[in-house]
Amino acid sequence: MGLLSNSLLALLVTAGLVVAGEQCSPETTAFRKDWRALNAHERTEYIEAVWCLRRQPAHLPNNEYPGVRDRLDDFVATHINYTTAIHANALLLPWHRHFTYLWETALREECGYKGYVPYWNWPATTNLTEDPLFDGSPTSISGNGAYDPNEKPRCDPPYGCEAPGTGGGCVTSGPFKDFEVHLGPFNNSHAGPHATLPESAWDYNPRCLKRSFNQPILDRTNNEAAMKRLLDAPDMDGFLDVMDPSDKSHIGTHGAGHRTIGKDMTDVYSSPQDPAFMLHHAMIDRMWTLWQERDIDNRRNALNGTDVMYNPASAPLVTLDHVLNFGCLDRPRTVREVMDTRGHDYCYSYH
Ligand SMILES: [Cu+2]
Repeated sequence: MGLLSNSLLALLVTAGLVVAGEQCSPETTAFRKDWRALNAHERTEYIEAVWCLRRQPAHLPNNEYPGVRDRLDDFVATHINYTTAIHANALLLPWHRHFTYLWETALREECGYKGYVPYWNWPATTNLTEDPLFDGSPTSISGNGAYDPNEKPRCDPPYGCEAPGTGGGCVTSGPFKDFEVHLGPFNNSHAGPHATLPESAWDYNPRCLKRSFNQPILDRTNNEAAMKRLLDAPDMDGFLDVMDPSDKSHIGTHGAGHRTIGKDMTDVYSSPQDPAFMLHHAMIDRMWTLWQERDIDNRRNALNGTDVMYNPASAPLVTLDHVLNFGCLDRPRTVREVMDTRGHDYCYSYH
């Protein structure tokens, strides 16, 4: 009987009738890679796959979402829609894990991409303008924005002010030099527990992609010591305090990565418009995955917080049964379904 069911299983696997997650093994696990570990050909394949998504038609209806012009914008709009439910709370990690996976799946299934989402290794990035990911070469995801002497210091209460970055204008080099962003900009200060989207949320507003690199923020917040604090965090409360604190006491590694790239990447609603977004979130997912794998029994299903921005006391705590929504990108998923990168639909990990 055992033999029979094993051969039956093998038959079903061969026929593609068993989903990947159900037989995820060390041999079948895909490992997402550091951008610097990709060769020039692999980097180019990723860049071309992103441009390919840009050329695919949107699934969201144009009459309701005039600013959504293509398949890439479907991802941006979905993020905009759920912004206040998925940041500075328990859902930052689970929701963005699946969002990044859906992006990777779209690149593979809709654009023939053979690889996986690469990640941006924060502490290894000691000089953004010379980094293989951001140096503006044809095998980077483009470089800094043009210098804008009028860029103002960034002041977000209660964090205080940050000196402006070294760019501020349009990205002028690399494969995404002529890449347009279509949605936003949004006003971050409106994002909060009870925020509703402005009426202009889906307007078509084509403009250049802007960045303003800010190496000091990265050096200060996303350094090796911070990676150690993440991996050594005793529980999810401690992990999120380094990654994305909901009490606004300091900037976490999540927010600091967004600010390091600057401009479009700092828009809490529409930041997925910058091609750096998914690589940043793959790194966030990597740190969470490595943290989970260090103590699976205690960390696999660890959650802390609510589904409302900044975890107001009135909001209930998120459980494994909580339902995550992805609009036109996917069916709803429970938090339980996304906790194991080698379970359910997933079969990937990181080194
Ligand atoms: Cu986000």
